[in-house]
Amino acid sequence: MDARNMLRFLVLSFGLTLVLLLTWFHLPTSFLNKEALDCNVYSGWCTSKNRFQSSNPINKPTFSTHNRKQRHESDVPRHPLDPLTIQEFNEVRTILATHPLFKSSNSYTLNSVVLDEPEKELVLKWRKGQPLLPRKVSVVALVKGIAHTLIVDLSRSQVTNETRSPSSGYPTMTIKDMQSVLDVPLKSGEFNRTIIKRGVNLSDLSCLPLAAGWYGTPVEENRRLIKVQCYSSKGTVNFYMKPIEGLTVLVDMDKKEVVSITDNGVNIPVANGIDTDYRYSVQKLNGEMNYLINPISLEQPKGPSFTVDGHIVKWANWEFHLKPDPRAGIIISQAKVRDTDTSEMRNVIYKGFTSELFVPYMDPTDAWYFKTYMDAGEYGFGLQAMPLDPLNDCPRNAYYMDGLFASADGTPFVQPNMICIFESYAGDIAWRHAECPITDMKVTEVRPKVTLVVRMAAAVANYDYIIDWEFQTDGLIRSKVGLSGILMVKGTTYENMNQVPDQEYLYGTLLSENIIGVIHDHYITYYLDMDIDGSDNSFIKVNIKKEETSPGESPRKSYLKAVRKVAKTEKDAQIKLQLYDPSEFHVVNPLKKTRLGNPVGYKLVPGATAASLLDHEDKAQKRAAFTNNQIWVTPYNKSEQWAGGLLVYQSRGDDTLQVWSNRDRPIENKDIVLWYTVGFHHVPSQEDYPIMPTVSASFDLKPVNFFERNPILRMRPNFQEDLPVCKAQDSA
Ligand SMILES: *[C@@H]1O[C@H](CO)[C@@H](O)[C@H](O)[C@H]1NC(C)=O
Ligand SMILES: *[C@@H]1O[C@H](CO)[C@@H](O)[C@H](O)[C@H]1NC(C)=O
Ligand SMILES: *[C@@H]1O[C@H](CO)[C@@H](O)[C@H](O)[C@H]1NC(C)=O
Ligand SMILES: *[C@@H]1O[C@H](CO)[C@@H](O)[C@H](O)[C@H]1NC(C)=O
Ligand SMILES: [Cu+2]
Repeated sequence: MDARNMLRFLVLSFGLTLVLLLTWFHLPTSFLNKEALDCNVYSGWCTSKNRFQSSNPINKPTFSTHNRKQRHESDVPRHPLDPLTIQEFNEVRTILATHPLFKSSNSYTLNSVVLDEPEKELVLKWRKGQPLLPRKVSVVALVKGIAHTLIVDLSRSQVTNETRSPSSGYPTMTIKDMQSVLDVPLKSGEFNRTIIKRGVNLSDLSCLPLAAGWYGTPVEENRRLIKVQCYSSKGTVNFYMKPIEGLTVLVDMDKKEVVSITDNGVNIPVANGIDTDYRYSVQKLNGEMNYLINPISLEQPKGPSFTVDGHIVKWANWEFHLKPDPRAGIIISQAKVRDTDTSEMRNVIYKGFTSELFVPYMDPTDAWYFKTYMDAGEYGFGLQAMPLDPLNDCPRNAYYMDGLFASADGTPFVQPNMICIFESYAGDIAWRHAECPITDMKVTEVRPKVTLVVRMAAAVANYDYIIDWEFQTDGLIRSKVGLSGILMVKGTTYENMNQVPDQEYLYGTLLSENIIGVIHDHYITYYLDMDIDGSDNSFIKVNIKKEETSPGESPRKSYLKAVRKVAKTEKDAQIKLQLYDPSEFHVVNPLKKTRLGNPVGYKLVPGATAASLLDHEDKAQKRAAFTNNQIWVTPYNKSEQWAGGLLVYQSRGDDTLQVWSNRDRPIENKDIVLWYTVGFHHVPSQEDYPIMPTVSASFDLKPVNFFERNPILRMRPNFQEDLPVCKAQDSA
């Protein structure tokens, strides 16, 4: 989170890499002999012929920016949606320096500096080789406590628009905001004495900047507030498991002053933190666990099948624009799939990204009630995306993309290896059929399923979110969220459940002596500007209904039928998922039909998910009203992209998806945006301690009458000569 922590993460992952390398070189020879592969590990392509050594000129990939050490100074934008370059960030700084708003004030921060994407119609018309569209920059600045949004036109070297924000709330915190508040409590003698009284050395203190939400109290008026809570890092890097419970310091983020200190945990001991360190280097290994799984990796003897040209990714029948974003993390634009019948590239998504998160904790007491985080708008989902570990976060055949973001004064910095792209083969089957002996036809046809994954992992303080966009050759896109990292836990006097009088008022699960994992939810809301074969689309609810037969009509009493209903206005598309009143959710192009007359479309297929059960009048839920439904559809509007509003920090819920959708605008045969929220209820269990095994949930965007038939019918299977079969020998 802060620079020190970030450094720690870097050192950690580097350390881990070293440890793994050393482990490899010190493998006992008996290990290699005993379980050697049929293919010699040291010769032949089984040893990983990676993409850069590909000898096949046809498949030679063209990674124009594959050099990881590239400093990005010479980057130039080549596509209208390409993110800002170092040179452009510097131009923005120069232009803003002479603007009256900043000239007259030395107390301002630039909380967001990103490309102001050109109008959609212009981007859609643009073709490679044409001159780039005028580059504009969208800036959100905080000047003397007031949020301003500006458009900087780089081609004219001037600020063209400047508005004081009309809605409540403040912009995303800068990394500097988060860092600088951590030292504020130390200005207070009372704080220092409290820490020492709790038996914690000031040198062992680790604190977190916790977004304070908004609860409508006078103290919250006209200032940016943040709550700082602290932990002891004595004896473990996993300081999260040693909370100094009940101690909350309310800090004025701009004045860097302590507003108040509350301590409701004087009798709660700091947990001992024994065996909470999750680093491989400190594990007491018993040998057994160590080699349960042999090293594994995917081999691509002819190199990968995808190319990355600037920000355009091409793979199999897919093509899309990919860029890192400080707030959203990953933005996928202009995703198109090739129709195998016509060879035409067909539009599927104009723009897709994680628009907002909502993570409310379910404990109404003083030190916990406010924990209702909106990680994209408050912390910056992309800003928190740490460099991926090349051996373990992504497979060896991955390509990495850096993020380039602006710091609080506008100077650009590199977020290295923020996104990885790789082909994935999980051993799954794309389609198959085998004839059984009764037909006497000897037919077995199987196609392996290979996909392309775009991945990011954001570590928002304790929690880690793994965001995957997975593209399949059959046209399906799977969006997956993985949760890992460390729970936010609560200190307690209890050491065993036999001391707990009423489990309900634990607000969670006893995970270890003096540690409770507090119940909480996670919601991740996706913005999906679907453009199925063109911008104007309709949303259709295909309701699966029980129909009863009339007496004597059939031996069957009931069956199911599909009832299609086109959503006319936004309220028709405010949808709560229901197991006993199920529907399919189609986005179709009503003017484009298949040969057989079905409208071409894609359907949203929800996976396991959860709905927010908080009261709609709960301040937290009002701010996060975008989770009131799982599905929404809005007409495209360039200024409605952030589900919780543009200014989310201390927002009051006056600029949310709920507010926009309640305008009930027409959405039939219009350029529409689909919104979907993936949710989790998380009742922690002991397995989540001291670090959580990944839990995931996903949804699919799946072609529905988009293709004339199975688009991967003609796909080639693997043949013997393509791949030697590597298998483990019988153990000696
Ligand atoms: C900027 O100002 C121009 C001219 O006044 C206006 O047409 C345009 O819509 C404004 N853009 C934004 C993003 O406010
Ligand atoms: C609190 O402790 C810190 C760390 O030892 C020290 O730097 C700071 O000056 C102390 N604050 C006060 C008010 O004594
Ligand atoms: C605090 O730190 C000092 C010096 O590093 C050490 O001697 C002392 O034992 C520590 N106390 C606690 C409670 O950790
Ligand atoms: C576009 O969105 C903004 C912000 O919600 C709103 O003020 C404006 O009225 C919207 N325009 C239309 C045409 O709905
Ligand atoms: Cu959780």
